[in-house]
Amino acid sequence: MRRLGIHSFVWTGGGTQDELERAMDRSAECGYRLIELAYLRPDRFDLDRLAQRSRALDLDIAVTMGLSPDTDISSEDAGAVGRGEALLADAVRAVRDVGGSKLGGILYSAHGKYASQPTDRGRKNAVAAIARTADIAKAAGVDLVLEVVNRFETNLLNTTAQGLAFIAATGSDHVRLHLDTFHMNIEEANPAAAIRLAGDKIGYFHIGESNRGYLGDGTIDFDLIFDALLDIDYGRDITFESFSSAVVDEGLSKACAIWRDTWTESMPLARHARTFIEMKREEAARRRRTNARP
Ligand SMILES: [Mn+2]
Repeated sequence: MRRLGIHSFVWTGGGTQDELERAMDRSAECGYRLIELAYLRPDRFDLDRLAQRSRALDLDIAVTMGLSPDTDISSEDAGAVGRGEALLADAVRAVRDVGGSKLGGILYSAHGKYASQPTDRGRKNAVAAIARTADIAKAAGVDLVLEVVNRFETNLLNTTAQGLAFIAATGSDHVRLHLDTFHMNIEEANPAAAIRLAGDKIGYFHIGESNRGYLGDGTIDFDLIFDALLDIDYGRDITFESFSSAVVDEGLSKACAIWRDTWTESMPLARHARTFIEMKREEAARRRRTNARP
């Protein structure tokens, strides 16, 4: 692992500059070395000030987002595809300007429940738009990672195998997968096997519980997850993601169907997640050493 990160929605819906800066302070205070910001809007935030703060705190920034029906690059409507591609290019530039390392999330379709299957033409539109976005991201020094999410949040990339086929179709070496234990728990036949299948194509990894609350309060077998990450020598960032109705963002909270509070206080949750993840990583390393002993 490179850096352990935390999603800003553990702290705040992020409506104001001050809220984002306080979230950065608290993340660093809890020992996290990356913060994930959702929908970083250059028109609403002072990116220079956020960049300065992140440097002072030695806190890397990842930005994630999802497209809307109006900017859906997996659509057959050329207007929506064009608007989506322009939005992605703007997002890449915002990540660069804030000094961030990567752009992730549902960049290849709208974020929401579709009423029908993807079409061949729509998928081709998405592949082409992501390939062009990857060129822009590469030139900007920003990693581009596509989050594979469950069936209720996209119709295009629900499994790691689908994600691998999609990035192969782009022909780009600059597109990787952004995997998430919450989504894998719903869609993968075997989440650990999916991690081993993706190997070096994993560019970013979200740790979330099956109910999006406290790690350990759900049904995900994190021992198998951390064994698999160790097996592939995963060396990129891992971010803790958790949502509760205690922190509300109109867009993301609705898209993710956050209707109840799995927690109410941010600081104990953040401290617990860091301890949990570090313990699980140590246990996986110890299991490997024990197994290797003759
Ligand atoms: Mn996620």
